[in-house]
Formats: sequence, structure tokens, C-alpha cells
Amino acid sequence: MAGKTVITFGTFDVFHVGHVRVLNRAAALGDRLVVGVSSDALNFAKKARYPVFTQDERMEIVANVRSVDAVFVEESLEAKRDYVVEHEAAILVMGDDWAGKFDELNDVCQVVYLPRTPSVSTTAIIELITGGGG
Ligand code: C2G
Repeated sequence: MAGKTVITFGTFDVFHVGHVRVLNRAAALGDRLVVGVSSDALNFAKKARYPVFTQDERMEIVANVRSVDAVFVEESLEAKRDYVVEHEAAILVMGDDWAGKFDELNDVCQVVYLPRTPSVSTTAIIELITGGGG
């Protein structure tokens, strides 16, 4: 495949400016950005609750971000190596809340951790809207 493919992963629930910024910064590292959107089942297994938006809705939103070239469903957190190889990604981008966690993939791609956008999160937005933030 011509050009450098960048791959990144996330839930991207209640899509916000931190999400669009990390996608744009990831895309700027290569020629093509592929995004694994975590499945509803994966989220339930991890957090014991379903995302506000379904995986089809979250995929549709992410797919329509201008810097994103393709999306797929991330079924397993442990399958990163397979996804990197399958999509022929040269660079894996993760938020720095995952810093160091995927360094073992350095043999198949470059692993880059990008700083998160401060003061914005899906959890805080949900709390604000539901009145949980006071
Ligand atoms: N992000 C960010 N700034 C924020 C919030 C999120 O840069 N204020 C980034 C995260 O670092 C991540 C992406 O946006 O790169 C998606 O965030 P989440 O939806 O919270 O993703 P997460 O649930 O951590 O991903 O394999 C990873 C899994 O898919 C889980």
C-alpha cells in the first residue's frame, strides 16, 4: 500500500473536541488514518455499562471526521498486534493514558502516545448533563 498508514483506537462515545483533536494529530503523522472503534460488548466487559451511543452510531460519527479514512470495530483490547498487521499500519497512536502499555508492538510499528486534551471527557459531559456535577 502506498503511503504511511496510522492506526488508532477508542470508544469515541459522546464525541467531543478531545476526540477530534487526537484524530487530527494522529492523521498528521502519516498519509492514511484507520480507526478501531471499540465494540459495545468490549465496553460492557470493561466498564460494566454500555456507551451512550451504539457502536454503529460511534462508527458513523468517526467515519465522518475529515481526517479519518477508514473505521472498523475493535472487538478485543488484546488484538492490537493483529489489527496493526491486518491494516498494514506503520504507526500506532494511543492517548498518553496508555503510555508504555503497547511498547511491545515496536517490532511491527512505531508506537506514539499523544497527550490528551485537558479538561474534557465523556464522563464529565455525562455527569454535567445528568446533574451529577452539582
Ligand atoms: N482523548 C483525548 N483527550 C481527551 C479525551 C480523549 O486526547 N480529553 C483521546 C484518548 O486519548 C483516545 C481517544 O481520544 O486516544 C479516544 O478516547 P476514548 O474514547 O476514551 O478511548 P478509550 O476508551 O480509552 O479506548 O484500545 C483502546 C480502547 O478502544 C479504549
